[in-house]
Amino acid sequence: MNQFVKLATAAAFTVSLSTAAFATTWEMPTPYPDATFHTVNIKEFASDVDKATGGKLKINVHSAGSLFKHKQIKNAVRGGQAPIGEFFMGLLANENPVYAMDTLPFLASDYPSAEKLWKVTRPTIDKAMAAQGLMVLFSVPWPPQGIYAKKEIKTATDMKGLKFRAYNASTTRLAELAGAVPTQIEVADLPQAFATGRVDAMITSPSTGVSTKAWDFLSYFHHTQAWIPKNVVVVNKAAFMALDDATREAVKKAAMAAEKRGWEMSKAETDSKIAIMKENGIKIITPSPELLASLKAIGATMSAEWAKKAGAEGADLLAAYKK
Ligand code: PCA
Repeated sequence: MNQFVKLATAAAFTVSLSTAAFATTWEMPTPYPDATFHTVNIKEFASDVDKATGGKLKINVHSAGSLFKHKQIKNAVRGGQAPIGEFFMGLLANENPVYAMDTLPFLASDYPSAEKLWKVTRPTIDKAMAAQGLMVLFSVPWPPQGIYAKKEIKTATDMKGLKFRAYNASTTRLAELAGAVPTQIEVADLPQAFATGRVDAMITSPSTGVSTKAWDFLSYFHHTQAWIPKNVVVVNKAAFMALDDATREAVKKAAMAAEKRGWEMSKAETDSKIAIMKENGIKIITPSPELLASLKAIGATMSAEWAKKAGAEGADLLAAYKK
């Protein structure tokens, strides 16, 4: 070995040793498939953190519920089995009514309203998460929710008896109020659930319709734009505090950028994914006034039920949102 190679080898060894001594790796469970824009955005966040910290903090994204099932992700982060994770915020509806607000039909169904709702609810959400040792890094919305079915739905009563796929307590309740039969199913399991006839209708975004190839099983998409629900990325507070100052700052900065980028991605998804559905033969229906009125009536019932559960804190949030 000549002198130069020896030196270079020694240098490389030192670098890798020092990286190994100070580098941290976070395994990150997420619920949705790789092609979903949320997952794409999170991978970009991970790469931003890697770059900004010079490789000191690596985040390995495990998508589609491969590390922890969707319903377990929050508790895994809370318990420290995973330092960071993503989940659908409305899954926590039964813990605290604030988590269900963005799944109430027609409360905030366009992006400016959704942004306002996030701003108004964030302090309450931060507080509730902090009480469990969690910290919200960022939140990104899904595009507005529409109804997928095998037949055209002209009014909510046309949903009677349908086996309806739900993703949380609110969608379960909506199905019940429409006389449908709800079953909770994760996105990753949807193609099989439709193929085996466990469900025959759903309400979700154009993004999820495309990622599950809805055209294989369904013929109509009713663009009802009923609500704009969000995912959150949370970190275990103790794991976050164990990072050095500069790394914490880098994570916060990358999180802010991810939230901004994610909202833009979400906005661009609606039209582009509806176009893909059309190309694949799904009929895109502008909802009839009857359908909208009947869904709004269901929404009013759900809002009243929510207000009862949410009490004074809920009333304050609602007032702040409506101001
Ligand atoms: N997709 C996710 C949540 C909302 C959405 O648009 C789902 O269908 O489970």
